[in-house]
Formats: sequence, C-alpha cells, structure tokens
Amino acid sequence: MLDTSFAITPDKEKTTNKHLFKPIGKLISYKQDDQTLECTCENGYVSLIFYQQDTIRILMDQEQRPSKQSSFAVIQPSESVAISVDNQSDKLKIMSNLVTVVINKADFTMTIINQTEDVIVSEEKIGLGYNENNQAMCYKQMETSDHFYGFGQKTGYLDKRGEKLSMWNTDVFAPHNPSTDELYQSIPFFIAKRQKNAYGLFVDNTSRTVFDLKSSMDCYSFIVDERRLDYYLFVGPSVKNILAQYTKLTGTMPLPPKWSLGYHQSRYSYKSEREVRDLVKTFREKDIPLDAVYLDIHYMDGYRVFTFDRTRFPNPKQLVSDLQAQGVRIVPIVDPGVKRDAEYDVYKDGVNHHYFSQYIDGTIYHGDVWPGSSAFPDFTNTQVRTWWGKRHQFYTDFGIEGVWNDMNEPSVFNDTKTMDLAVIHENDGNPKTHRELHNIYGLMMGAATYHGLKQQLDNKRPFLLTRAGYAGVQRYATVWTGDNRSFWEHLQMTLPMCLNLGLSGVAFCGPDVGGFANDSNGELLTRWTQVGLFTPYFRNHSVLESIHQEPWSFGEHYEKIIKRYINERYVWLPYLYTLFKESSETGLPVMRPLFLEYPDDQETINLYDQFLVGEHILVAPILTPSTNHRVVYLPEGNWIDYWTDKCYQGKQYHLIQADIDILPIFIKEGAIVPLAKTKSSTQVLDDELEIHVYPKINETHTFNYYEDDGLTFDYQSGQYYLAEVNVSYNSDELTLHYTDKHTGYKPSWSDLTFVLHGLTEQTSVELVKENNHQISMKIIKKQVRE
Ligand code: MIG
Repeated sequence: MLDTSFAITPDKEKTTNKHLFKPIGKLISYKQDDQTLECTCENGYVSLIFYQQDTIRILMDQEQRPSKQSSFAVIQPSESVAISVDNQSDKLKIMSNLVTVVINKADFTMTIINQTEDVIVSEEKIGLGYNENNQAMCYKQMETSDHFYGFGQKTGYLDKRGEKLSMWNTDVFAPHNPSTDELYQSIPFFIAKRQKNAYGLFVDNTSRTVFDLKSSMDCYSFIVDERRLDYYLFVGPSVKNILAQYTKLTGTMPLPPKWSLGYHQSRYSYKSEREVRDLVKTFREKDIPLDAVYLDIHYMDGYRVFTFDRTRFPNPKQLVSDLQAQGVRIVPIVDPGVKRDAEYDVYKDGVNHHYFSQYIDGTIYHGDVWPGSSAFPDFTNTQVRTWWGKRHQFYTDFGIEGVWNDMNEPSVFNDTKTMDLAVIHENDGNPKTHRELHNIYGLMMGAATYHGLKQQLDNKRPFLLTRAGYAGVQRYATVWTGDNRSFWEHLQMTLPMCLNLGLSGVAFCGPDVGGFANDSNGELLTRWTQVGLFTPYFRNHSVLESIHQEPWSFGEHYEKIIKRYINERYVWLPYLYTLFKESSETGLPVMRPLFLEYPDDQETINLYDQFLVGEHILVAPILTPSTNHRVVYLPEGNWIDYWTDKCYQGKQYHLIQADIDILPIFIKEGAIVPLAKTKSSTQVLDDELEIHVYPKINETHTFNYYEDDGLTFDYQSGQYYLAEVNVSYNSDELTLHYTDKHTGYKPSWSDLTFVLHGLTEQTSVELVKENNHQISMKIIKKQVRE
C-alpha cells in the first residue's frame, strides 16, 4: 500500500519542531576543575572540556552531571591544557592558547573563536537543548559560505549542505539511491569548511544520530537518540589539521600488507576448490595480475562460521598454499551470526560461556540469517572479543592472512533488519541495550577479528575487510561500500562516497568494481576498473546469478583494456604504498577531493567526478556510457597528461578526449612519482624502479619514497627504507639529489631509472647521490611536450 499515492495522504505532513525545542537554559553556576568547566544550567548540566590544544569536548545531560565515559571509538585521552576563565556579568569567557569559548549566560549559547578573533563556529539564540521527545540536540549557525563533508558512507554528492543525514548501521540490499540514507557505516563526524577556516565536529553517539543541514537556511542541528550528548569540536584551521585532530582521537589506519593493495577478485560465490583453482589458473594463463580471491558464504558447512564444507573444499590448507605459491591469497567471509545448533562447537562454546547477546532475563537472542536461527556474539565484552579473535586460528592454521566481515550491522532477516533493540550488551560491566550500542557492533567485531588475526599471524600484518563500522573503524579494517549495483549511476556515486569516507578517517576504502547487484557489461566494467586503479581498495565483486564479471567476461576487446588497467595498478604501487604509509601517520586520505589541496579554489567545493591521488595526481574518469570526451577541471599550475606528456594550463576547464581505453590522468608539474614495472602479484619482487620527474622551472621539489617488506610489522622497529628525491630546475640545469634517509631495509630493486619529463635539448642534468647500497642509476630524458 505504501508504494502507492497513499504514501502521501494529506494529513501526513511533518511539522518542523523548532518551536518545541527546550533549550538547556541560562547558566546558574559553574565550577572549574583543571581544564574542565562543570556548568549547571536551568534545564540540565553541561561539561566543557578543553580536551586537546585544538579539540574541545562538550557534554550535556538532563538529570545529572554527564558521564565522561567515551565510546570505544575514542583512543586518545585528554591532554592537559591550561585555561583561564573570565567571568563577566553577561558572559563567561574560557581561554586556552588557541581557542576562546564565549558562553552567553542568559541562554547558554556558545561562540568559539580562534587567536585571530575569527569565529570558528557559533550558536545564536538557540544551542544545546532537547526536542519534544527529550532527545539531546544542538543547533549551530550556518553561513552561506559553509560546506559540509565527511559523514562516513553516504549516497549523493560531495558537499552535504542541504542534506539530512541519519546514522544507523543498515544492511541495504542494492538501492543505494539518493533517498537511501542509512547505510552500513555510521561515522557521526563532519568537516565544515568556511570562507576563512574550517572546523570538525564528531558526535560520539552509538545510537542513532541525525544531522539536519536541510531544514533551515542559517542553522543546522544534530540530534542523538539519548538524553546525554557528547561531541568534540576540532578547531582546524585547515581541513588537513582537522583530519589530523580527528584521527588523533579515533586512530589512523595501520599500514596494510602490500598484497591488500593489489587487484582482488571476488564473487558470491566461487563455490568450490575446483572453481577457485580454475579462476586463478585463468588469471595466470591470461597474465592478469591477481593478489587475492574471496570465499563468500558457500565455502562454509551450512553457513557455520569457522568451518569449511569439505565436499566443496576438501583441502583448504593445500588450496591456500598452492595459491600462495602463485602470489594469491584467500580471504574467507566471516559473519557474526552463529548457527543455533547444539552440536556445533562455536555455538556450544558461546552458550556455555554466555558469550552471546541476550535479553535482560538471560535468554539468548536468536535471529535469522544465512544459517537459519543464529546467536550473535556480544562483542562489547572484552572476553568475547578475545574468544572470537582466538577462533580465527581456524583460518590462520590454513595459512589465511585476511578475513572479510559482512552482515555486521548486524543484519538480521526481519522487519527491523537488525537485532531486537531490547537486547542487552554486557559492555564490560556497563550494560546497555542494543538500541544504545547498535552502531558500534561492527566496529567491535572488527576489533576482535583484527586483534585475533594479529596475534596468530606471528608478526605478519592482518587484512580485514568490513561492511559495517563506526568512527575509528579505520584502526582495524578496510571498508568496502556494500551492495551497489551495476549501474553507471553507481559508478558515479563511487567517487563522492569514497572521498567522504576518506574525509571521515577511512583512507582504505573502495566499491565493488563492476557493481555487485544486476548484470554488468563490458563498457561499464572497463570504466569501473579504470576508477578502481586509483580507489584505495580495488576488488571486483558480483552477486549470485548475475552475469559473471571477471576481467575476461565481456570479450577480448574489453579484456585487453581491463587487463591494462589492472597492470597499471601494479605500476603505481610504489607511489600508492608511499601514500598509504603517510596516511597511516597523518590520517590524510589517499584518494582526495580537490578542495583538500586547493582550499581557496571555489571551483572545487562540490567537484565530485574527479579526484586527486595524494597531492599531485589528478584522475578524471569517464562515468557515463558511450562517452569519449569529458570536461576536466585543472586547478592552478601546469598539468601533464600521463599518457601523452601533453601539458595543460590550470585554473581552467578543459575538454579532454578519452576513448574507452583511456583513463585521463594528469600529473602536476613539480611531481616526483615512483613507478614499477607491472607484475603478476605483489609477491613478485621488483628488480627495477623508475622515478618519474615532472620538474617545474625555477622550483625545487621533494618526494620521500618509502619501502619495506610489505608484509610484517618489522618496519615498526626500523626495518624500512626511506629515500629523499630532491629536484631543482633552472632554465638550463636540473639537479637531482637522491639521498638515503633511512636504510633499515634494503629494497629488492637495484636498478633505478630517473625519467625526466619535459626538458629542453639544452638542459644539463646533474645527479648527486648519497646512498649506501649498490644501485645502478640511469637517466632518461623525455622531451615530448606539446
Ligand atoms: O546479501 O555473503 O554485501 O558482498 O556477497 C547478503 C553474500 C550477504 C552481502 C554482502 C555481499 C556478499 C553477500 N552478503
């Protein structure tokens, strides 16, 4: 019935409820305790904590002093910040070195200003308070120049101004259209970019959070499904600063194993050992690189996690080792639902130890998922996480080094799509309902899995892929964007979705290349694989009963091009790996929106169909069918076409030709890019490296090339290689400095070629090297330039 016009019956109009808002009210008294200000207001309590030099935490509760307990997302305790309080008749001013918070005593609205007296963010007339359902909320002023980014995984465009966004981890099979709001990830964090500066805001709430940037022109709000509100303000001033501040609080991505950056092939499902072996054989015969194959749910015995169906997969250990010899890893899926089966050891164990989520009266919650009626581990409990982690020895004993977590919203086959909200989670002695903790279930499953694998892998880096998550998910897992479809619209959506994930701390993310649901086709798969070359995570995956979409599925013409782009992934790996290393330290994404590097360029505000990889590589894919041209915006500077070396002037739009075999890639003048020869898998060691130099006249540029064994944690104890490449270029002379900065690891390559782009005949080149081990270096000059 709701699919008809009945859905819009005339009496259904929702009112905006601003008039029902109950403000926290005037300030009655306050008490300062070091860097914390405990305020008592007319209608509740507020605590203001100068959490870090550049981060302010604000807590509110209606009936009591708000608890300072953070969710599992926050790993950084507060540091000591010196503050002073200036108590004026109508205002309270709280100052640190960097920030001043001004509280208006009459209505407790807050304004936050920086050292240069710029308003970072403000509240006017209304700020903190409660809505008609007693849910805690907050209004803030919105300026016309404000634009909003982040919010984890969302459909739609890059800039979220004008959107209403709700956070509730939800398994959404396929639609992913503009009205699909709640998806698998809930990251209640955003970045607001204003004319002069930017700020970040993270609402640490694990029940539903709703951000409303739509209902009003001059203010926005956020509402949590709680009486208590806990949020952090990051004061910037730049977007890069905010990402550093946010990932300091919630963690950065650990450096992933190199094999996880290769090309991965998946399907729901490759159903038998035979099928998997044939698949890998075809990749090798066709000489298409491959680093991992995924085992979807059919590998299990009756969908029981931690089992193999021994008819389909008679010898997992042999399979894993035979494939590994060819440079291919196996990644099995692991769902949280444990089959209700009194003869199944995981279930028995879980029941006996009270490891499953249960109702307040002690009965275990059972819900239907693939294995039928199933129980769900209570990952909020440390003991349960340890138990679950240990269980992974089942996989690591076979030689498996990576796991894929799915259905961990958690998804349950019923009307609400999830667990009964009344179920209790132990939460290490601070029990809460599933309603309160829903959004953190997937993250905590991720923590359990990652730590378990890490412990068993004997110094090797684990790989974990997850569908659901909360703020901080980057500490444990790579995020793929779930069940998209083989539509051009979904290829288009990949870009802003991944860019905003990257701006939410999740640097390592990517879509199902080719599209999951519905049938793909040759042209779409080709264009999608071109994008996949530069999405941080690169996996082709498709649903049961859809047309197969392995690289060769649509004939030789497309196969050739698809293969070329998978090959390119391996060419770009040295550059990408260096970026991943940086990202693991800085929290900056690998795949970046243009505004991150060009914050003052108004053209980049909502530029969603092109992106940067690191600072200097601009990618502008074709995202529509039968298209061989597109408009590309190049920001200031000169940009060199990767394929032709043609030079384009920036700060303007260009019409670029890109036939089906071309992904437009532009390299900014000044860039230094390490590239390798392609290879069948990351397991094959490089014996040569090329460093491509795109010098800019009268400028000096530097690049730090990073390399290590790609596999273990040894880099943490200094076993890595870092070289600085420095290029300075004057009209007739180019000087190249190649300097070892750290030599705790010896790269496999010994031939190094510098490829210098765009020099004139007359330019003389001088190479100055300071390196310890034997490298033979040569220089190639490329003069092609229109
Ligand atoms: O649809 O395990 O998003 O990647 O292939 C149900 C089967 C469950 C959803 C995942 C998809 C996976 C599929 N899963």
